[in-house]
Amino acid sequence: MNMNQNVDTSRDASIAALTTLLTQAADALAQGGPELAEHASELRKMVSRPPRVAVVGRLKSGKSTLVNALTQHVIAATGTLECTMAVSMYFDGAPARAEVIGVDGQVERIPLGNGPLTELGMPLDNVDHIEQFLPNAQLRRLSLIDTPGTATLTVENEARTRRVLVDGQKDTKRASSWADSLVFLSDSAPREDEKLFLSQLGMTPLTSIGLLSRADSFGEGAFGHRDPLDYAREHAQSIAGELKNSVSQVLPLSGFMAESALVGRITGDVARTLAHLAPLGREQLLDVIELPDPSTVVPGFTAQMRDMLLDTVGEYGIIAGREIAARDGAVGLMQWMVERSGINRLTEILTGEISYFAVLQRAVRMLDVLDELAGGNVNREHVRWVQSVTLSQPGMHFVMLYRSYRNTYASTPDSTLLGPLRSAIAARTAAEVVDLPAAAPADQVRAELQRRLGEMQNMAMGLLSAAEDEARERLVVAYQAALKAMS
Ligand SMILES: Nc1nc2c(ncn2[C@@H]2O[C@H](COP(=O)(O)OP(=O)(O)O)[C@@H](O)[C@H]2O)c(=O)[nH]1
Ligand SMILES: [Mg+2]
Repeated sequence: MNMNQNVDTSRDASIAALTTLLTQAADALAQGGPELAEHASELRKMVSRPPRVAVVGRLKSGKSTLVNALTQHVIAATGTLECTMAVSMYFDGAPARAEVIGVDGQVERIPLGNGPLTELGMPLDNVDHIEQFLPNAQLRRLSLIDTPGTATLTVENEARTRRVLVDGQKDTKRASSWADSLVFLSDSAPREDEKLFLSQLGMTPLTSIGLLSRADSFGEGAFGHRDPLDYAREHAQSIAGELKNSVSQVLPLSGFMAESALVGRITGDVARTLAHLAPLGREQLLDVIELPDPSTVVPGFTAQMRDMLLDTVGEYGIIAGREIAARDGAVGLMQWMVERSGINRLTEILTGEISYFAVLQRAVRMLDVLDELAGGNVNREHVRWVQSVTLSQPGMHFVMLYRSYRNTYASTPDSTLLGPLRSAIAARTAAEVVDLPAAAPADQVRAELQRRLGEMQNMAMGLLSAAEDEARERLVVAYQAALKAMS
């Protein structure tokens, strides 16, 4: 069975084209002497590697479980091991190993067996971060950064997360380790300090997604009156409203169900054991879960069997999955868990849209670094030449739109131009540039483009921030280009 059917490859060609362009720019920069070559090598690494997703959220919000679900492999330790308290990066690579990087730059290399890392090889306080390499198809598309948590009672965890994700971003010599996109997990309403933290990560709503995590136990949980996943889906909308300045959407997710199904815990034995409970009513089920000895309710059904089910399918899986197990067996149960978990939609967004925006974002960061170097005193003529050649490439159109979006978002987060910019950045057709369906008739698209152009011209009279004014000009260019492409 193909478990990757939800990988979105539709943006791959755009991503590849932009990667080529930026790699060439880095190579050109390297021609400017040894000092520029050092920057160029870091930039080249940054723009040519798979987009890197940072997973953040409070302690126990389900971050490591999600990392396992996304890689379909138990690579991230969950629970309270010391390893879970360091920032861990996951890459595709062989042989399977962990490299524990000390704050002093010392590297401890630890071979990995089949399970997650269980020791650090140095005191936790000496660890800057851990890099783990595994031959893994999922990691070939996206690499992951698991963090020990923010806004928790454990101040040290937050400090470690910040050192890599916030302070690290400011150091252009470490450009290749910057995160490109963000997944924020929360199993309840986000707090002010979390929102503040999100605003410090150098992302925009286009490169960030929120998750209402542990959705299988949301609200009153599996035995409540509403299906927790459906309830979580509804509630995710209100969290999305609260987080609208940080993330573009919030999805409900059960990382637990996704992990369990995707790492192969749903065996025939699990399905058969669960199927025994199919005929039970709600009250009897509650007894099976709560009584020390469930065989008094279902003869032959032991506490051990019950605990095994709790570990593999959880309370929600027991109550909502037992009939599926009886009817469709292990494969059906597993597919149902994957579908209900929300992991497919997340994978689709992370591999498609967000990867594309992440690549635009790092192109912008590369332009930032070039700007900085152009103002420095190492061969700036050369740097300026690289800048001007890079900026004149047609492929940079979307990068410039994204830069405008980022600058407008930073200076005027409630600007009315952010929506139109977003559409223009994500558009694949002229119609989509102005929020019309791709199949809209040409006349209608032309008329709407003209109308938007008029709107942009009128805005020039109004009060705009500097970033907005540039955004307005970029949109004029985008609308004109779309009109031209149609003629
Ligand atoms: N019910 C439920 N439990 C979860 C889910 N995700 C994680 N957990 C549990 O929550 C605990 C903390 O998860 P972990 O991934 O280590 O959280 P982290 O601290 O954010 O990395 C573990 O016991 C997980 O089994 C979920 O989607 N549903
Ligand atoms: Mg963790």
